[in-house]
Amino acid sequence: MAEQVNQVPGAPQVPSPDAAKDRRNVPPRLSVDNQPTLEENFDGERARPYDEDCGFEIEENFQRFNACNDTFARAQWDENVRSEKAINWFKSMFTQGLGVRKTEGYTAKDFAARNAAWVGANLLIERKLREDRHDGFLDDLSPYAPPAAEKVPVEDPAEMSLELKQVSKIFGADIIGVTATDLRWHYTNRFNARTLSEKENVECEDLPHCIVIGTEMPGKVIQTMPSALGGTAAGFGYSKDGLCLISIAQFIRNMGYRAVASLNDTAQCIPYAIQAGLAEYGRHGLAITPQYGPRLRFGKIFTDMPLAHDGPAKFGVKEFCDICQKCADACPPQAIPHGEPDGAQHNQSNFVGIKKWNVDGEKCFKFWANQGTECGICIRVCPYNKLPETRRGKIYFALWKKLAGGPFRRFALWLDTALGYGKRFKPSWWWTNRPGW
Ligand code: B12
Ligand code: SF4
Ligand code: SF4
Repeated sequence: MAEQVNQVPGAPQVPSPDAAKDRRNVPPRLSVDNQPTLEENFDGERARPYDEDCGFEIEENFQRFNACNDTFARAQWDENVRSEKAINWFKSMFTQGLGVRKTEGYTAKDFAARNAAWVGANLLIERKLREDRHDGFLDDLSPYAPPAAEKVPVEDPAEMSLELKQVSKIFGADIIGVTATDLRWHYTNRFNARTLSEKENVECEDLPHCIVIGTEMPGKVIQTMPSALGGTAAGFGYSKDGLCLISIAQFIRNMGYRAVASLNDTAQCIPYAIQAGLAEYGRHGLAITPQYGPRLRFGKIFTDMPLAHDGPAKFGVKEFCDICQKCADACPPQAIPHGEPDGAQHNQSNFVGIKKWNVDGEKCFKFWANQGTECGICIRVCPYNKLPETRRGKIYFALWKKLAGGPFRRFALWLDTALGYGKRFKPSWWWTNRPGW
């Protein structure tokens, strides 16, 4: 019997009232011989009017993605990806000591900070663990309270969108966009980490709007990646994002409307962020925003509250990525492609039928498991990842983006290298100089 990794140490171990019934109805475990279900025909719209402006190239053989096939799920059920190191990576966030070594950036102090950063996200998971849910990662974030009995009328969806964005800022969203719910990006199924089997995804068909939020990740620690100290950025990004999402969703419910709040679960964040006008797609497989580059985490909320939509906004990222290879060159396991976007599947953890740059998730995650913590070198080295603090720095970044987005992009690339951006700082530099987050 494979070891479970979803049981958070310290979480109450009380069996759910349906536990006996659950044990009789355990769905078949996934394995190499019992693969996740693949949807044969997607009966929704394969092409949407905004695809061209978003840079989406959907092919004839497009297939929606089953969350059981992502690398994190496969590291639990698929013996080709599962390993002791991979399981220890999952456990390390809850177990101080795992992964700790003398190497700079991986000491007990570094892991103490990294594991503390995950606490907010872990608390969200723990809320519903007894109900076999993994809120924010495998399942949507369970509502705090149901919608109010009476709806506050929305006269003007455009005005409501602006008000919602204003409220979202209080809850910690750094950027917010609204777009149409697009079922192409929704998982066909979810992963149940207790039974190692698949289960149904939440229905969002009757929630026509998707609010996408982005929260900035700490920049200075990312400069120390790869390191456990750098892992604080991912952990705190999730903790912050989760709190922000449950708060916005509750605001919507308090107004009498429905809201499904989703962090990593339910649907893809990246195409939604692009559709909502927050970002463009980069070679490293991440969404690049004008404000923070790729250095943020995304979340989304599906709702029936009447809202006006934002449109996609390009700022020259595709053309810049065509001449820049910094992430592909810097990635230790060579998980990022050097060539043109071709949509080629590295393995079953990539979409079928979308012509895009595809990262090899197996290679990436194997590197994490070996490190014992998350990596983000591809964020660190990306020229769009800048952290301008001074007025002069802000002016430079604004000018640099103009250069990068136009015919002088080669000069912008040269400048980025010449000025030494993207280099690794030692974790001891962070602890000693205390440059902030
Ligand atoms: C699984 C996963 C991973 C796995 C495995 C990916 C895989 N293929 O299995 C691994 C371990 C590689 C991973 C690593 C990282 N991840 Co990750 N990951 C996810 C997660 C939970 C699910 C994505 C998924 O289902 N992938 C499986 C299939 C769909 O992969 P794919 O076909 O290769 O598609 C990828 C991209 O092309 C894009 N994408 C998906 N659909 C479409 C459609 C179109 C049209 C386009 C253009 C792109 C696109 O998103 C997918 C990301 O894996 C998402 C959260 C979410 N729900 O979106 C976060 C997410 C993508 N990860 C994120 C981050 C930040 C990271 C890391 C930097 C880790 C860190 N330190 O924080 C690294 C970067 C690695 C890299 N260069 O991609 C962020 C990205 C934020 C951003 N700025 O874009 C997300 C959105 C989490 C979040 N809530 O913010 N991740
Ligand atoms: S997170 Fe690290 S290993 Fe993964 S793609 Fe980025 S640079 Fe490569
Ligand atoms: S490092 Fe360069 S190639 Fe990679 S995503 Fe950033 S800009 Fe594009």
